[in-house]
Amino acid sequence: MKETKGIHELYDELGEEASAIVWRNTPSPLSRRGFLSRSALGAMAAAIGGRIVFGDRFPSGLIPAALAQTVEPFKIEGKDGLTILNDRPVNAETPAHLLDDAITPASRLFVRNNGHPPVLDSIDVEKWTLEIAGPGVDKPTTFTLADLKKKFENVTRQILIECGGNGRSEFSPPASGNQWTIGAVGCPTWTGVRMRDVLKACGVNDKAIYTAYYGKDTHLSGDPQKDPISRGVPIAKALDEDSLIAWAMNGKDIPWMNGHPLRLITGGFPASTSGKWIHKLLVRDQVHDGAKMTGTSYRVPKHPVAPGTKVPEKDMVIIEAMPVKSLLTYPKSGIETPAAKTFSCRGHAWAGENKVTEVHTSIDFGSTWQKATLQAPANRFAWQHWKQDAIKFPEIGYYEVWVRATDDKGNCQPMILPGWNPKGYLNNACHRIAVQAI
Ligand SMILES: Nc1nc2c(c(=O)[nH]1)N[C@H]1C(S)=C(S)[C@@H](COP(=O)(O)O)O[C@H]1N2
Ligand SMILES: [Mo]
Repeated sequence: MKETKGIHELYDELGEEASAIVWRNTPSPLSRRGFLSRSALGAMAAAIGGRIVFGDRFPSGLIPAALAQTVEPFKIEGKDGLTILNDRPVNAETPAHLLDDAITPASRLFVRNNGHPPVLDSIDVEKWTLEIAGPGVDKPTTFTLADLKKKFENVTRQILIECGGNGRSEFSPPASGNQWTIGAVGCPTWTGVRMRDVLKACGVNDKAIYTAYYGKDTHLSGDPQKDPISRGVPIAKALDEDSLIAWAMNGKDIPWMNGHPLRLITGGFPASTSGKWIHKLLVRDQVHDGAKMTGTSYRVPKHPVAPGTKVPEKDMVIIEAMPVKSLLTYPKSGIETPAAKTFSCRGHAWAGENKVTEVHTSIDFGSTWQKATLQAPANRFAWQHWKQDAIKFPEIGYYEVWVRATDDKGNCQPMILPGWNPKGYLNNACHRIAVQAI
């Protein structure tokens, strides 16, 4: 039997299909997916080092036990209560009731890794540098962390990050990739410098079209030539006054898994644009074409399509601002409450680059809605807290409390799954909890 390293080769050979067969704690995809393709089976057999007898009966959604995720109980250092979706690479989301804090603590911020983070002991904060280069800057410069801290105004902002694939698990037909439910989101504070100040110091010029970040994490295949992910944003977003290059989260070093010692924070955009462990930022004279920028990655069809449609690449557009969304974080789903008592609940709402203007709750599956109280955000790109103190259940029985946010452009969350897309992005359907009135 080969050592678990085989999984890397497998990922490499299977590409997109690999994410579908890597699983842990996810709703079983067995019933929803067909059996594996011949090439996928072949690659698996090669990685195991032997023909898979009965391979034609091997369900997709499974990875051979010989190669499966580590059998040791897996815990992410510094994280608490997260649901681990898989551990190679590490991906973990936060259950809704653990996102109740106004400011997400480090222990509760989700982790989405596309490759392996740099080995912690190899990170020398004193020697860490960020190189700014590319045709879009006249004065390419390499900064140490100390330079960044000293040369530019330090700012602290509370900024929400949400994976573009948050909610993917609900799509049907299913989309490959991490089967996130609702917890690939969080809203800590970040301290750093404005990307704008740094780019201006490097003489950002009018050739500048798009940024391109490079992190110190490594590709799952182990190939040093390959980036696990290298994305960017349009130059206007990079020059937004709230786009940050950050070294601290909630006043402490950024947790290792979340990008220590330096990461980008581009609020409102899918969090895949907020590069972790960054050591290089290019300003390009074209839209960046790095890893996970092309094909179907972080792209959605230009026009609505029927579920299951194969969409040609030319009809796909890069996701920019994320849609309006909300979470009910207290109480936890499944609780019992006396029917005679008024019921209270609360949570957060956000809207990409927009502002949330209204939040409503419903206890009758969306037939009628009751307005909740809503707070202003701590600053731009922070989530807004809402609470509902006036729910009366008319009689004992099973209820669901649904929550729905509306933004200042009039966009409102759909009650059920919005536009299907091949990779399962941007699911902003209403969040709901179960309540038994007794
Ligand atoms: N270098 C690097 N940056 C990265 C990633 C990565 O795998 N490597 N993942 C991206 C994606 S897809 C998301 S959703 C966010 C997740 O940030 P978090 O792990 O801090 O929650 O980081 C982004 N930045
Ligand atoms: Mo993501």
